[in-house]
Amino acid sequence: MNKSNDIITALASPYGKSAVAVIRISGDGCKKKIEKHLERELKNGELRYNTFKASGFTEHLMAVFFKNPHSYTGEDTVELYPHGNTAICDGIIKTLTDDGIRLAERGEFTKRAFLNGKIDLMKCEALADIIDAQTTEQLVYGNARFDGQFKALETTEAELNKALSTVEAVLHYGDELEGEDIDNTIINDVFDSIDVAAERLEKEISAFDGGKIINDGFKIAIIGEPNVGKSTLLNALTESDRAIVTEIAGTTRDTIDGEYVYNGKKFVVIDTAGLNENTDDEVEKIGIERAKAAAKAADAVLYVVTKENKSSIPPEIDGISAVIINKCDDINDVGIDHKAAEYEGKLMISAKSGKNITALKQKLYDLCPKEHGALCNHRQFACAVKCYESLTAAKNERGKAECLEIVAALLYDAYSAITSLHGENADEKVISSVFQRFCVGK
Ligand SMILES: Nc1nc2c(ncn2[C@@H]2O[C@H](COP(=O)(O)OP(=O)(O)O)[C@@H](O)[C@H]2O)c(=O)[nH]1
Ligand SMILES: [Mg+2]
Repeated sequence: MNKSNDIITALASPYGKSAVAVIRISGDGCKKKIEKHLERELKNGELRYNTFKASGFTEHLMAVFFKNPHSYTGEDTVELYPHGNTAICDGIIKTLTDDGIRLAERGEFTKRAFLNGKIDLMKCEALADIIDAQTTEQLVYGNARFDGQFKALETTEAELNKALSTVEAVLHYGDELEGEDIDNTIINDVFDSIDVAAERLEKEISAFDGGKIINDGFKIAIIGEPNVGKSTLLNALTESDRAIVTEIAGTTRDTIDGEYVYNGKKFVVIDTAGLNENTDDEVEKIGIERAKAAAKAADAVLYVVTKENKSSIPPEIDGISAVIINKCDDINDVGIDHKAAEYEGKLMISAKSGKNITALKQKLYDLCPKEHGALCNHRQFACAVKCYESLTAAKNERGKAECLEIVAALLYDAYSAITSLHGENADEKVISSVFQRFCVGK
């Protein structure tokens, strides 16, 4: 990955009016360049009052300098704290760019921190998740990953490193080892470590959904026949007016997403077109196909029926997590004969009045996966799966004669896959896509 060390700048706070804004400048030699525009000298690590002479005006501000490598980026960095005002911030940044300083790209400060070895790619991703967080669960999870609280991947990496060195040592210096028995014991130990590593990784991979759901939200598709109250339910769950509700069957065509937070967890609700096999309407037919696809892609499917119309569930809808009986508006509806088979295990709600919506939210909360590890996005998942596949292939070599070269190659692949989690030897495009997630100024 190319390392550039020109001086970059960006506004690190939102563009608009605020008490204070932050302008960040990074790149070795930036101190001298900024001091040209300041009334007073910058002192390393000291936040001090200063005056910036921009083209056309002066601004009283606070400023701090961090000498490399003790800065966020690992380079010399200056931070200016002017008043939060677009004319002031634009004016200061223009003065800097007129002086040859380049405007930073999205996430470029963090990318420099990564390239300078201050943080690895997993930490960068945790940081992006912290900045994007909408719930306390996402914050706690992001910080836990940033602080390296999940040790399973680290332990696996260390084990694979050891196993790989052992195999390579036997391959290169095997003749110098005393006797075949020692050789066999060593190789057996290597295979034992591979077994342990594969088992640990398998657990991490199966906990991936839990991590991904914390960040992306638990996706619930609302499915059912037309007019059962699916759109009303989306609005009730999200406490919004997101979807159009009418008495006219076939109102919803596209899928409509809404979000809510319950018990600190993010949920994404997807309202869909009503399933109506008798329609000749082309648009409605497309809507129904989309509904089925949404049900397939969701983490949970709610199938909605009504008190009056307890229709059967169409066979092509798999994986229904719960059947909801809507339009139970009357006080007495709560007392509907629960023992009747058609109501058993089903939740009776009124999307219109809000009855039992909290109970439904609790039911959905209970459906969320409870386990999670460090893996939480597709890049990380792909690295872990690649490592696991090489380990599985290596495991199959146990007991085979002349297998050591193959095991060494597979262990090398497994080790490379797990270290690419940190960004080592990772594809430039993959790395760039991580930093594109950040805002300018981070
Ligand atoms: N009485 C009653 N009517 C409801 C309830 N939920 C929805 N409706 C009505 O049922 C009709 C269809 O609702 P809508 O949400 O558009 O159904 P969808 O086609 O499944 O999306 C509208 O007139 C709603 O006001 C409910 O809990 N009780
Ligand atoms: Mg609808």
